[in-house]
Amino acid sequence: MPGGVNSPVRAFKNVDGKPIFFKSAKGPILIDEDENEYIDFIGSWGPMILGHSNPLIIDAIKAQLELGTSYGAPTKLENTLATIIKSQVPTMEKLRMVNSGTEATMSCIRLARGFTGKNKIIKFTGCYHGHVDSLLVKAGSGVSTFGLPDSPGIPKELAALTYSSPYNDVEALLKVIKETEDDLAAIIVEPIAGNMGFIPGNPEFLNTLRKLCDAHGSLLIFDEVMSGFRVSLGGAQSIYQIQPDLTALGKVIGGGLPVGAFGGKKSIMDELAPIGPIYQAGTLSGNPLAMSAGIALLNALIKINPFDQLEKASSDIMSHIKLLMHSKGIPFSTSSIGGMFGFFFCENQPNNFDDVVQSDDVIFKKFFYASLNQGIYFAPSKYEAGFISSTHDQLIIDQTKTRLEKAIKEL
Ligand code: HOZ
Repeated sequence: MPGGVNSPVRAFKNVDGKPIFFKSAKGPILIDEDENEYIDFIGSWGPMILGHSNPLIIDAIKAQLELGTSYGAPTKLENTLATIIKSQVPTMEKLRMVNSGTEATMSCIRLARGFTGKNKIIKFTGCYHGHVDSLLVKAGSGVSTFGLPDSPGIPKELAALTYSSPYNDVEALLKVIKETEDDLAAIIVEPIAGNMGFIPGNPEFLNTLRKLCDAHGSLLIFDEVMSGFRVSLGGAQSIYQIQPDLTALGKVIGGGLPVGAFGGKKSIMDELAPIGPIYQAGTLSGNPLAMSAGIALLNALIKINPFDQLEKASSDIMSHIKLLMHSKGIPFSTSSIGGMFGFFFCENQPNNFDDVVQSDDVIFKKFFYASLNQGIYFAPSKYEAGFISSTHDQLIIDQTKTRLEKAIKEL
């Protein structure tokens, strides 16, 4: 496998290391092939909100397993999961299941182009929307982690249709939108960015996107692959009270199995085949195992609504770390919303990608390894967010603080 991995960030290349190979996980703990244990702050990049191997999810998968793994045909399960999602994210009046966040954003772009009859897309520098051709322009996550230019293999004619503008910057956007000359199909944004580290969108900026899309006859796409059911039950759109035309969801709604979904206004979604002419399909879409896991996770989340508790837990850890860093004169900023959080080695909380680039790489790398040596598993890149689960209880929080105190002493 190239780099020994099936997805670049986990290769640890950016932190000059080698990937860790894991064999099991339970609650907040990951166990590697050498029996080392780590307190996990990645949570499979989102889905493990109730911790690893949650019995509700495992039992749901087991029960479905006995009934078959894939039918390539409709099931009641798909309708159940769709109804649960719609109950919490009402802007998804109709939705379609896919197998990953990449598929979800890719399908949103095609649908936006087909629906509006326009071609151009605006995205924001440092936002990452999966490895979709049209969206791998000035992208975050692994593309930034490895300092890659926009990926080879994407025809320049296609890339030319994607415009990039700085995140949280209304003035810059107003200039960029003029360049799209009334051919703007959509603006796509992570309303809470998790692929250039963790940066919440500024409310004025996000509200402006809504207004500009309305004014230009373009669609507003919220990429909530990370924030959906992760920052709150209704995602970032419920926190900001902004209604996108289309929403992309990903791994989180599959409880750890491969899933994505996209959806939005009925009038737009009904342009999809078989009702409309815009084509999108997939044999494993709505896969019964993934649907069962997703239903178990979302039902449990709706019942316990853990998001305030999760925010308290990560803030508790991070504010403690901030004090320790400051006492050593190390610039440090941090923020948390629901089950997502982030930290940067710079004094002021970054507002956009350029701010993140300026944050200290050398100290990030040192802190990453000092933490890893203490059994704390953070994302191996400053361009990724952190995730916490309901199984990170007070004992785990206290252990994390103690271990990180030791890690910080080594800096
Ligand atoms: N690009 C993913 C997070 N933003 C990481 C994927 C992975 O390595 O699993």
